[in-house]
Amino acid sequence: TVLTEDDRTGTSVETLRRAFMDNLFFVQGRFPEVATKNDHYLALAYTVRDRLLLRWLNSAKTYRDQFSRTVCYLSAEFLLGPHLGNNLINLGLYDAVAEAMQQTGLDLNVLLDQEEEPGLGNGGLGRLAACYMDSLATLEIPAIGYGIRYEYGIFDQEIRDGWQVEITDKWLRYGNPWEIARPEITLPVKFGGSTYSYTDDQGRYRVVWQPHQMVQGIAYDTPILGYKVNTANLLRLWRAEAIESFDFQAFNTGDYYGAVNEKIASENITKVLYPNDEQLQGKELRLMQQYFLCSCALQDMIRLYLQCSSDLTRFHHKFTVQLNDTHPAISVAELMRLLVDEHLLPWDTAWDITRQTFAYTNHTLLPEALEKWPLPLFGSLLPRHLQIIYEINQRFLDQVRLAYPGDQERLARLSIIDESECRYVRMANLACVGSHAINGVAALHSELLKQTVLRDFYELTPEKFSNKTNGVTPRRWMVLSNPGLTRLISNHIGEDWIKHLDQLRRLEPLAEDAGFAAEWHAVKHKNKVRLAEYIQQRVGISVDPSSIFDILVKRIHEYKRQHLCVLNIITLYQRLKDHPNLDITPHTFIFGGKAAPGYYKAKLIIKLINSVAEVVNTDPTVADRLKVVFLPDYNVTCGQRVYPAADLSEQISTAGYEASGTGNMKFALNGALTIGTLDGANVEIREEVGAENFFLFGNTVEQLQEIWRNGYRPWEIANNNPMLKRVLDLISCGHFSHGDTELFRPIVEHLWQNDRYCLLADYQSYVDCQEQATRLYRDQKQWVKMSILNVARMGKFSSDRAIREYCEDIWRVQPVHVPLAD
Ligand code: 26V
Repeated sequence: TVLTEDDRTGTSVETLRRAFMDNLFFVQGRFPEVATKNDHYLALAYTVRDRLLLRWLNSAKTYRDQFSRTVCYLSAEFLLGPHLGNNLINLGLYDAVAEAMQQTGLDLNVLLDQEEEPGLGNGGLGRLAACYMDSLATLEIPAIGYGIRYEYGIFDQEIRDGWQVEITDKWLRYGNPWEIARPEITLPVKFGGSTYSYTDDQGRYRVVWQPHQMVQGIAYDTPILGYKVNTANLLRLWRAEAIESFDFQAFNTGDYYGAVNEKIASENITKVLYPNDEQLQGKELRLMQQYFLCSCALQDMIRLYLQCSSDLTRFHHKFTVQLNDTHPAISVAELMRLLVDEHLLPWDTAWDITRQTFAYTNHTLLPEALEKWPLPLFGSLLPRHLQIIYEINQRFLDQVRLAYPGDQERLARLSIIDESECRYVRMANLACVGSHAINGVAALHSELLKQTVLRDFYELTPEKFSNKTNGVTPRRWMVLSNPGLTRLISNHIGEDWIKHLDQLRRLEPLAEDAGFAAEWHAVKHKNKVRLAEYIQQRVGISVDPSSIFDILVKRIHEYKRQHLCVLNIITLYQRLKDHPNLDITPHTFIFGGKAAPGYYKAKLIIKLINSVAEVVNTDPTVADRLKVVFLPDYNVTCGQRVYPAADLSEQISTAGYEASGTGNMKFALNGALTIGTLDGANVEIREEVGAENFFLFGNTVEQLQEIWRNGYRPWEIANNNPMLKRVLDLISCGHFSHGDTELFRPIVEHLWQNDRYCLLADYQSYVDCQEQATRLYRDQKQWVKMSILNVARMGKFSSDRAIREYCEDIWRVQPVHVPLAD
C-alpha cells in the first residue's frame, strides 16, 4: 500500500519542505519574499514541534492508560539550551531537515543561530536537570520536570571596558514555539495571613489557613523527547498570575489601584531568576518563588493522581519526587499540609507517604550556600508551614533523644530550627528529615558530605545516604555540538555509543592507529578554526588554531580559582619578558563565565582577566606566542562551540569545594585533556582515563586540612618564591591597570593574607604542571593518543548511567515503552 505522508507527522525531505512552507504561510503569516530569518526559524520550529507532539501525546496516553510510576524532578532551574538542534538530533531528522532547508534556499545553521536559548538556570545545577530530562526520556522512564517559567532568565553579559555589565534576558521577546500554554491548568497558591483551628463534626482536629494573598500558577508545557525513541516527557513550568485579573475584591470595593498593585505583585513572583552566589536569606520574593513551585507541582501531582484513583495513601507508589538541592525543600511541609489539611489524612499516614515520596540531592559543601530562612520571614509568609515544620521537628527530635540520650549539642545541630542568635529554618535539615534517600553528586563530594555538613544525619540514618556521580548527555554534548568527531567515531565503531556511552571503549585500539589519529587531529583542528573565527567575530582577537587552546569556562567564583590561571599567564608573560627568544609552546587562553551581580570580587576577577589580556595581546615581545581571550556571555550555546575546540580543560578548584563539576566531563568527552585538582568528579575522571592521561596538580583535601591545622601563611609562600612574588608585584604595581595600584589590591592582598581557597599553596604545582602539559603538546602524536584514550574511557560520565543509578537505587522505577500508534 502507498501511504501518503501527513504534513504534520511525515519525515521525508519532501514532506518536511512542504510542511515548512505551510507553517511559514499559515502560522507566521508570511510569503517567502518578505519572510525574515526569525520567520524561517519559527516556521521550522513549528514543523519540528508537530512531530514532537505526536510522540508526546502517545507518551501521555500510554502513561495514563498504565497508571505508570513517574519520576518528578523538582528544580528551581532547568538550563535547557536551544531546542531546535537537539530535537532534530533526537528525532533523527537532522540531515533530512538540512536537506529540506537547502532545497528551499535556506541554511539550517543560520536558522539554528536564530534561537534565543532559554537560560532558566545559573550553571551546573540547572544544566544537570536538563541533561537528566534528556536521559529520562531516552531511557523511556515516565517523568515530569517541574520548574518555574521565569520571564527573565539568567542575565546576558556584556563586557565594557573589561567589566561585566548585566543586561536583562528577554528570552520570550519573539515568542517561544517550544511551549504550550495550558490556561485551563491553573492552581491556587496562598501566602501570608494566619491560621485557626477547630474540631469538625466528626471530631477531627482541623486547621484552616486564611491567607493574606492568593495567586494562581499557570502551566506551560514543553515536550522533552528522548533520542530515537517515541518517549516524550513533560517539562511543566509554572507562571504566576493574579487570581482574577481585574474584578478583584479590592476593585469591587472601589480600590482600583489596590487591585492593580495586587496583580503586579502576583506576577512578580515568576519575573526573574535569582543569580546564585548571592545572599538570599532576606529575599522574600525568592522564598515565594520556591513555595510557589512546590505548591503548584504537588497540587498538580495530586490532581493527576485523583484522575485515576481516590486512595491517596498510595500516592508514593505513583510518584517519586527528587528535590534538586534544597530550593524545593518546602515541598516536605507542603505535601504534609495538602494531605493532612486538605485531604484529611491522619498525620502518621501522611508522614509515611511524604518520606517515601521524597529524595534529596545535595549540590554543595560551601556552608554559606546552605539555605536557611529567618523565622519571622518564613512564619509571616507561610504560617501553616511553620506550624507543620515545628510538628515534624518535635517528633523528629523525640526520636533523636531516644537515639542519643542527653546529647544536647547533637540535638541542636540536627534540629530543623537553628536556635543560635537569630532563629532560622534550615532547609537542608528539612530535606534530610523528609526524604528516604540523600545523595551527593560525585564520590568525593558524597564522602565529604557524610563527614561535614550532613555528618549528624549520616550517623543517625546511614542507610539513606548514597553517591550518584553526575553525568552529561552525549546527545547535546557530542552528537549535536561535535558532528565531526561524532561522524569519525561512528564510522569506526557504529552508532551504539550514543545510547551506550561505554561502547566508546572500542576506540581504545584505534589510539595506536596512525590514520585514525590523523583524522582525529584534523577534526579537532577544524573545531579550533571554527572557534577562532567566532572569537575574531565576537571580540576581534585573532588566535592561532595551531596554538594550544587552553580553556576555562564556568561561573566566576573564588573557589573555582580563575585567578590561579591568571597567575600562570602572568608567569609565562614574565618569562617571555625576561627571555624574549624563549621557545614556548604557542598558547591561547580562553575564559568565559558570568559573575553574580552582587559578587564584587568575582567581577574584579573578570576585569583582571581582561586587563591582563589587553597587555599580553598587544605586547610586541610576546609576538603572538601568548593570547588571552575573555568570551562574553558564556551560556549553553557558547559551550557547544567551546568544548569541541579545547585541547586543555582547566578544572582547578580548591580540593573539597567543587561538588562535582560537569564541564570537566563535557571537555574530556570532546577530546580535551584535563589539568586539574583532586576535586569533585575530576577524581573519577582521572581514575577512568588513567593517571598517565591526566595532568594532576595541587594539594589534596587531606593536605589542605593539614595546612589549616598548622596555620596557612600565604605571605611566607610568596616571599619564598621569587617568581610568584614578581607576578603578584606586577599586578600590584599597576602594570595591568594603567598604573592604578588600587584596582586589583582586593584580590592580591587577599591571596597574600588569608585566602580560604589556598591559591598560593597550589601556585608552583600548577605552574609546573602547566609547563609539563604544554611541553607534551609539542608531541602531537602522543597528545592525540592521549586525547583518544580520554574519549574512549569517558563512558561512565553519561547522564544515562547516572539516571539508571537513580532509577535502580532511589526511584525504583522501570521503563515504559511507548509505541508510535495514532
Ligand atoms: C550557591 C551559593 C549561594 C551563596 C554563596 C555561594 C554559593 C556558591 C554556590 C552556590 C550553588 C550551589 C548549588 C550548585 O549550583 N551546585 C553545583 O551543582 C552542580 C551539579 O551537581 C555541580 O556540578 C557543581 O560542582 C556545583 O557547584
